[in-house]
Amino acid sequence: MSSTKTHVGKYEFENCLMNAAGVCCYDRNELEKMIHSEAGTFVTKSATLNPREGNPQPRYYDTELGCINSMGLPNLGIDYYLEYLLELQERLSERTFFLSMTGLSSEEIHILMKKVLDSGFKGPTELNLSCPNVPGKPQLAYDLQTTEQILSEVFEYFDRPLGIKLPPYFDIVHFDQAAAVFNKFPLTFVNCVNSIGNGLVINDESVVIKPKNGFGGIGGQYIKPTALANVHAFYQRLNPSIQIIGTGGVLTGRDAFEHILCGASMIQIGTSLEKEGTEVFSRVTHELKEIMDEKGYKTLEDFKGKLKYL
Ligand code: RRO
Repeated sequence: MSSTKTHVGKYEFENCLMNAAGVCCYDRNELEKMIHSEAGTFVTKSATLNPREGNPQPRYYDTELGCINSMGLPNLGIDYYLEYLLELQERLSERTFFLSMTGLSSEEIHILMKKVLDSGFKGPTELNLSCPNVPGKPQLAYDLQTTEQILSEVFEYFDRPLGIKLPPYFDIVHFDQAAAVFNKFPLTFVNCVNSIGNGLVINDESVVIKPKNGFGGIGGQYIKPTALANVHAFYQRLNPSIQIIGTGGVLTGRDAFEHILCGASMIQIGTSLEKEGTEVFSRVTHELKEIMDEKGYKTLEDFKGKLKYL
């Protein structure tokens, strides 16, 4: 029988599928649903120092091929998520869960990182460097100089497993430049990709979400080729000690299979989870295992990163 077990850094997971930050992870209620699903783990909504209400509604819209969002970082604040994760560390000590966090300034990022250090949270932390939806705040990881500065400051004191959530890059030179920066640091993982920032969806003659006159992050089937390209580009360029989490356009087992072929060790599902609910994890796991069985693959290692070229 095939297995979809995986590991990220020193952490092991029974299944390689999980939610993408922002979906089914706002509060305890949603996170408990994740725990009781087939997913191998969860990541929290990206937390800021203080709770935030986010952007005005409507701020999320489903389309046939995906979705657009401009949530604006609504979250319950870092203390809420840390308290819950510490509780789970006792209650489900054999399992590992991810914390996502992001600051609106480098000062805020350092305060958050130090809070995580002081809390005794032992799981992996994902630092979101790619929120496209806070008016006036650019996606940090498109500014590689500032990104390098922040990472070098963070790694002066942060000695726990840390990964970064990246925006999609669209140019080979940018893959090279970004990978050269990330390779300077003892990152546990990079997560490719966040939504494609600042797209526009129109219904009849109008935009479909209120913030930023309709501009928002695009997710779902639209973005799979871009997500796969980013997963593979970083898989080719990063130190092998930095693992890849693949996110973007995963609707079926075949999509998850392709992310793993491109080098992903873990797969996150956002839009399809929002549309289908946590049942998506059992369906996609089943579909992925069927493909593995057909091909005679027993573990992810049998095909991870083994994309064939012409
Ligand atoms: O909350 C959001 O608007 C949001 C975030 Br922080 C993010 O990282 N990606 C996204 O599509 N939306």
